[in-house]
Amino acid sequence: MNTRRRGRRGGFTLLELIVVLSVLIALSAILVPSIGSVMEDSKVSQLAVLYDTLKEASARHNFDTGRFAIEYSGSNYVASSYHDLAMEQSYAGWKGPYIEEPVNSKHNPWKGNLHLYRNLLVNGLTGWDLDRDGTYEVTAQGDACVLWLQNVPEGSAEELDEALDTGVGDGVDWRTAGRIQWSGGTMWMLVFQNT
Ligand SMILES: [Ca+2]
Repeated sequence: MNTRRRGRRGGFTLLELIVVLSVLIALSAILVPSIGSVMEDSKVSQLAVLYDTLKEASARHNFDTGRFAIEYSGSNYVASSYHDLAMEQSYAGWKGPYIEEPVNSKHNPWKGNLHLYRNLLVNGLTGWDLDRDGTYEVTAQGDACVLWLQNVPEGSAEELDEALDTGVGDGVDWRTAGRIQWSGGTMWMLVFQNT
C-alpha cells in the first residue's frame, strides 16, 4: 500500500482534475445565484422594516399633531421642514423625534432616492385600487403618507407585494393594486392613511 501511495505523489491524473473542476463549476453555478438571492432577500427585509418603522412613526405623528408627515432624502432636503418625523418641529403637538435619523437615500436598499410624501398621488401615480378589484377607487389627491422609492427591481417589489398585499384577487395586477404599486423600477408604498 505504502509503495502505491508513494507512486501517486506525482499529482492528480487528468481525469481526477477534470472531475474536481467539474464539481467546482457545478457548485459555483449553484452557490453564486443563491448568494445573490440571499442578498436580495435581505434588501427586501430591510425595506419591510423601514416600511413598518415609517408606518408606526407616521401614525404617532398624525395622532399627536393631526398632520401627515413628510421625510425627503437627498442633499436638497436637509432642512427640518423636510423631516417632520426626525427633526424638531414648532407646530402644535409635535412630540418627536419619531424616527432615529432623517430619511436618507442610504435607507433605500437599492441606493435610489426615497421620499415620504403627504398625499396619495405622487410622481406619476394615477390612483389606488385599495380594495383590489381591478379599478381605482382613489383617483384624487388626498391626505396620506406614501413612500416613493427608485431603483427597486421588479422581483423584489413583487416579494414585498406578496408580504404586504396578501390576497390579491385573480386577474388583478399586483403592480397597480393594493398598498404596494410598482412601475419601471419606481415603487409606491401606502404607509399611512387616516381613515
Ligand atoms: Ca400591489
